[in-house]
Amino acid sequence: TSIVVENAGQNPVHRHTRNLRMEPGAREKLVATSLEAARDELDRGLDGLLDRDVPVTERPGEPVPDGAVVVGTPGSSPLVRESVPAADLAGVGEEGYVVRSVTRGEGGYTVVAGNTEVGALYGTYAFLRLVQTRKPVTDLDISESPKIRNRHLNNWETVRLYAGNNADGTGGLNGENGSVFNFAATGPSAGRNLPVVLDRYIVVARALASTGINGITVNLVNADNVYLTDAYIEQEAALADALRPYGVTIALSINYTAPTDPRFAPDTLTEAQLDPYGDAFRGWWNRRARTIQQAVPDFTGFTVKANSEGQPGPQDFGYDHGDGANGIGAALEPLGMTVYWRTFVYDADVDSDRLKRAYLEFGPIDDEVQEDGSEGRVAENVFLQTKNGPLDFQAREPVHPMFGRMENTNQALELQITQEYTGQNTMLAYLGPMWQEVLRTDTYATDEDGGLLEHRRVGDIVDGTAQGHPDTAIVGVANLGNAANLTGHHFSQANLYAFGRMAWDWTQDSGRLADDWVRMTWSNEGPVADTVVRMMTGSWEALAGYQTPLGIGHQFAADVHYDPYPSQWFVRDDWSPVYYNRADSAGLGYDRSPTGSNLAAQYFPVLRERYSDIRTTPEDLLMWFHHVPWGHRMESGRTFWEELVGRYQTGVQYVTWMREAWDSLEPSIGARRFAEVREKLAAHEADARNWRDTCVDYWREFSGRPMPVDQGPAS
Ligand code: GCW
Repeated sequence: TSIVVENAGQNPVHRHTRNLRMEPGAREKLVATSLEAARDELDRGLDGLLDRDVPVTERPGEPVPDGAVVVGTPGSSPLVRESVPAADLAGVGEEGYVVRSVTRGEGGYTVVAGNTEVGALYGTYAFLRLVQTRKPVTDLDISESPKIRNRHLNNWETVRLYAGNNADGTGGLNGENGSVFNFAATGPSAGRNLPVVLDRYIVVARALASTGINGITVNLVNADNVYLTDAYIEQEAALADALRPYGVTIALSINYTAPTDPRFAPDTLTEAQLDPYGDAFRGWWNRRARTIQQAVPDFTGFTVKANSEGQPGPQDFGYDHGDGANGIGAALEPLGMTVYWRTFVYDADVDSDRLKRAYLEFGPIDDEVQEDGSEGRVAENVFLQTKNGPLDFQAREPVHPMFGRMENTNQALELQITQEYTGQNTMLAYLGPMWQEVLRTDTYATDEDGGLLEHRRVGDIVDGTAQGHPDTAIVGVANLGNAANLTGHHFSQANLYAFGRMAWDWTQDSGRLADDWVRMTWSNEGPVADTVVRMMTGSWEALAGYQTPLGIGHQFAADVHYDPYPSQWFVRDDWSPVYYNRADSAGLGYDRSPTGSNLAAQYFPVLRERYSDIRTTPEDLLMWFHHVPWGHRMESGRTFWEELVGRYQTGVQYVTWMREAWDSLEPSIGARRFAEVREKLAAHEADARNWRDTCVDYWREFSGRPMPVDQGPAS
């Protein structure tokens, strides 16, 4: 075989090439176009996979070598133009691709074509994936395009709250030293700060592009204004240049009151000028964004966490979230940029039930009738970015009631890739099945007349088909670090992979994605791959079993978000396990039915009724909606108490099984990675036991019931 990429260097996309340089001794290469990236991926990928030197040609002459892989766009490549009819390409849009086997006389070649170079790059990764997972690559006829336009990461680069973080911002959830992008001229990587491009930035770019992710907000949502200063913008421009050939654009998290920061003097505002309808406020944000755009022409926009967990916001100045979001939206609109306004708000004055607060604040803004008679106040270039569940990234939550209820507003779904509450970098928890469950959840959304919408799963709402929104977004919270695998735990990388693939097409099966990842990461040997896939596909349910069985949420020790502490009260109710579990001699769980907080009423009628009644609430969500009597009869015939203990037990047993299954793979896995995972699984098992024992011991004080003899089936 051979690789043919005509005119690969034709459309360079760098803007700051004078500054941009790789670190000395770098292994990765800077490329200037997406076709160069595609060419290098094929070169490296096929050489490695086929274990021989596959020749690369830019200008093939005639005829095309038999068995060649030809990559390009109709504009770059006459060969592509003659191999794929324009009408066939037309259907795949800007980012899609066609991969097709072309027969010529006795022989033939494979063509990977996109309307854009980035489309061709995505097609290249798809082709390599087939080769790497040993799928047939003859008689190909694949056409693909993403279901969601903005497939975005929020990189929480310095999350200091969790295990493994140091006060100076080094650490991160990965337990490695520091954030993935190095802006600082001080600290561990001083002198190697941007515009010097480190190997790992290109690794990040390749990892993101290979899964289909096309944007990244580079800094934490609790934003530091330093990212908006001229000195940082210069560095961001260099980073954006390095990522651009891979189709990845950048965005920034911002702080609502940045205009008052003296670091922007003389261009600063007073607090009185922070009126989101005022020219001063809008003008300031427009100027800052314009300055960024001059350096980063494809800059996407801002992610905003406002009036949430101590971050400032419009409510501090007498305005609501809609006013604030639209103020910044109006500033960005002429520049073609977008605002991602987060809905993770839980002001205790709004309602005693934290889970109801976001919809109570945002719902009325969406319902509001405007002067022109239209409904909904949120501007077109604003997304409301909402976590999958109404609490906070627990192992299992009901879906957020806002999905579908905000029909006049662009809604972005926020999922957490980094495992803040799901075992951090110690527990093996493959989250693909969770996201599949979320995305396929039927919201039973109705139209104005109360008729059920035809397409109404969470995924349909997010991809715009349910309610006809043309601009669409899905956001993954990541915490990429310096580890070679970027994520700290080898298996956490699977979550980044699955997020990207599901962001591209949310209807994909999480088990199949696990199979792809395992074959590309660990082994193509059937029995080995099957064992690892089995470990992964049950791992989330196991975690939910010993952390959030039957819908008991947020039993985490404060701040750490790793260990259990069900008896804790911490600073405020809604940060406290006891507020969520409500343990007493009658039972366990938070009544959110009509006899309690009535969160159930925030859902569409079918779900409202289902969640209102303990007999129809899915058992996995039971304690999110009901204070469940210890003796309540479960589907299994066991009492609630027996079932609860059984769930903890089954969860732990699965982890034990994973540890043993991994041990059995020792002969087939490289020694270093084998040992690293084995060590994590040992800690995982001990910590899962701790969850079970701590929680069950505590619940027992209230249930007053004996430990069940049958503790549930062994996995
Ligand atoms: O779960 C909480 C975390 C915060 C985080 C917040 C958010 C970065 O504990 O660390 O803030 O979510 O999503 O804004």
